Amino acid sequence: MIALITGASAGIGKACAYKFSENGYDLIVTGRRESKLKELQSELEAKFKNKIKILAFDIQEESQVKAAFTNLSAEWMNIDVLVNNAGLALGREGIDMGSMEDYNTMIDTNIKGLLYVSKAVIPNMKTRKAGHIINLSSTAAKEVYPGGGVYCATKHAVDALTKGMRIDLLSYGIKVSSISPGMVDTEFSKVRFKGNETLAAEVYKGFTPLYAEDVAEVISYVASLPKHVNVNDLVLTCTAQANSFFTHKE
Ligand code: 8X3
Repeated sequence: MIALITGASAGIGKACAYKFSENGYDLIVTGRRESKLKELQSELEAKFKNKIKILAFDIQEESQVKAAFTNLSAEWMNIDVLVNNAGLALGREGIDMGSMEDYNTMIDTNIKGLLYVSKAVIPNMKTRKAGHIINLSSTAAKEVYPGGGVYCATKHAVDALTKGMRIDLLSYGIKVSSISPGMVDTEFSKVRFKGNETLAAEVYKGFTPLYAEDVAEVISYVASLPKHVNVNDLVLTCTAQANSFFTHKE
């Protein structure tokens, strides 16, 4: 079985790479940082003896995504599970204060990047009348919070795309799920606050957040269900978080 994981060089993507390897999958791992992916490839192949294929591209660039899949052998195109994980948040400014560059990066990665990869993978799934697409959404797809308008908009779009895919791929027996985690302690906040470690650390202070491995465990469970069972959307928070607004901090 083959799983393709986007944004696999860190965080939830990397944890999924470990979990799916442990479950016996061969993997296609994608990301921008080829050296990071090579490290991951060596670690996984040594530990799990599975096959790891690297596709290094900038998911914001449609031509790069297309080229990567054009060069992929027929054997590797038989993807059973696509984990659309690559995504990011940038900034917490009010809607008029944030930079348009940040907004474009979020839209191009979280929405358009997900579409580029999905469009490359779906035709083969349709031919085989099998496959599972798991989109990483967020609690930000369920509520909009101050200073998160564009990030929340991209995750609302991921929810809409998940629903749309499920309808359009229904007659092909392709499963489509979304996983919507709340706060997960990864590089997410460091990226959002552009390397400001103090601001990033503040996000996860005073409570036990989710870790990347927790989310990977849930994704692996969703991927493991029988062919006739599909999780449409699964909202996942740490125990201390109720939703985007309420987190119990000590
Ligand atoms: C990430 C969760 O709380 O930053 O998708 O919106 S949050």
